Amino acid sequence: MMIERRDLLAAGTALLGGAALGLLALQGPAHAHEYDLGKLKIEHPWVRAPKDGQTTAYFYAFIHNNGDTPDKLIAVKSPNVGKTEFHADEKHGLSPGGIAIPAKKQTTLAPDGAHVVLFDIKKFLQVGWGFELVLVFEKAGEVTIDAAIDAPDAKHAHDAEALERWEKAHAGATDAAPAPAAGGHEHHHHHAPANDQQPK
Ligand SMILES: [Cu+2]
Repeated sequence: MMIERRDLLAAGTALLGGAALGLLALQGPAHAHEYDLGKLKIEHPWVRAPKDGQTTAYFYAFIHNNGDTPDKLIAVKSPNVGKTEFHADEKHGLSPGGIAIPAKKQTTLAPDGAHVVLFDIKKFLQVGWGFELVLVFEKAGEVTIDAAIDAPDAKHAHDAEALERWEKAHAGATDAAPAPAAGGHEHHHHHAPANDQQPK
């Protein structure tokens, strides 16, 4: 199920009226962009699109575990992603082989906390659209989600200001297929940000 429309971006904001959002708005912003998997609820999954000329994206979400047993995010899968890595800091969900999802808690995957690095994105990610990913949890199993594709410098899910900056910087190219990376130009820049070290 792909929600391939930029309206998804606005689902977490009050910027657009109900008419523009249709069904999403009927459910209310708090329920507009979330997925249930057993006792887990994945809210506002989003990715930071690769910077121009790069192929590394970052995955974030709010993951609520309403159950009594801890779980673990052990994989994020997509045919359009080459390789993934879990990054975390000492405060956020470091767990061998994945990101810990404690019971009765919300785990926040965010730019300044635990997150998933998506290397070698094979398909251009159009900012403002959706990116289908399969999240795999150790106990709860798998769920297919549509992550909102936010700008490379987005601070949070549905960052409208970052989207606006991105669109301004890419004015004229926004609606133009084909994607920069789709023309046979292979880019292999895999530099992670300096603060983005491997979890130990
Ligand atoms: Cu959302």
